[in-house]
Amino acid sequence: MGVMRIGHANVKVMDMDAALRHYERVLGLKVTHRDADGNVYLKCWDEWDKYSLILTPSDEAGIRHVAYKVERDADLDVLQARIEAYGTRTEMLPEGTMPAIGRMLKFKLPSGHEMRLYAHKEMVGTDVGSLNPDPWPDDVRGSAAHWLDHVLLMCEFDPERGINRVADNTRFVQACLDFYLSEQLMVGDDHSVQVATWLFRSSTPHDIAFVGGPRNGLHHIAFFLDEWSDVLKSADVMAKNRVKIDVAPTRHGITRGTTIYFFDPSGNRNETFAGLGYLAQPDRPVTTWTGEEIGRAIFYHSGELNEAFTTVYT
Ligand code: M3P
Ligand code: FE
Repeated sequence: MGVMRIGHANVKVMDMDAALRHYERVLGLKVTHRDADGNVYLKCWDEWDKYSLILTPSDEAGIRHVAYKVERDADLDVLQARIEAYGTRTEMLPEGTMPAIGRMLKFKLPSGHEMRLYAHKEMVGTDVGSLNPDPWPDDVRGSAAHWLDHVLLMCEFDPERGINRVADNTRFVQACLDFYLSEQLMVGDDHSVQVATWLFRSSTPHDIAFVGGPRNGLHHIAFFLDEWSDVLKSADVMAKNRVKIDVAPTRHGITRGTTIYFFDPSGNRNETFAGLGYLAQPDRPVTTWTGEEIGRAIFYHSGELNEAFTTVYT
């Protein structure tokens, strides 16, 4: 019941041909649909629903909306009532508003980021099928990402002015959508200010994360790989394709994932990361990182967070 997992991200790109080369060649996604407005829809080989990434032509980069899939259509009515009772306006978009998707519940997180929920998306199957499948397909390119795993949204954070959209969003998704908090980064003299949170509905450490910054935006969309050797290969693929790598392969303290950050040609940050981290269970105690340990929390080996990592985003 309720939210199962991330469904798709709708990202703005400034040069569609360059974006497609990136998401197809470097990440290994495949195009499954195009619409009359020039939007291109793609999926990863290990996803069964028709698409997980929508590229929208634009004169700027960034995210338009992120969508999560709920288990049953009736969940949309239950969640709509809860979100409205929380004081947030919603809109139910009729079936067909987006290709291959049933009705969608649309609303804004307290930060202003648009979120949509849906229960139905056309199922086209994974590239290995579901009858006596091989472990991986032959014709998958580049990093061969398994699936879109999570998004990290940058949220306006200015505690001196009493603005903390990280805390606001966290409270909202916990209260309205039953997300569980797995990890948090606390700053301030008594570690009482929540500057970053990681939350889950699936059984992995995060399906969404919020980090405080100077303005709202997209920090990254992340794609899942199996293991550390796949992360190394993913970095090789990036080097071959002259992709701008932001952070070379390393490990997060938070979530324990092994990771690389890099940019698509429009400057949208991507992540490929490997490992399930740990089995996230609703009754697991929240892991807290304190501000003094922020370096190790984010980049466990170097222990250093470069300024651009939390100030440069789309
Ligand atoms: C992750 C992750 C930031 C931390 C990022 C962590 C932006 O991306 O997958 O755990 O500070
Ligand atoms: Fe991430």
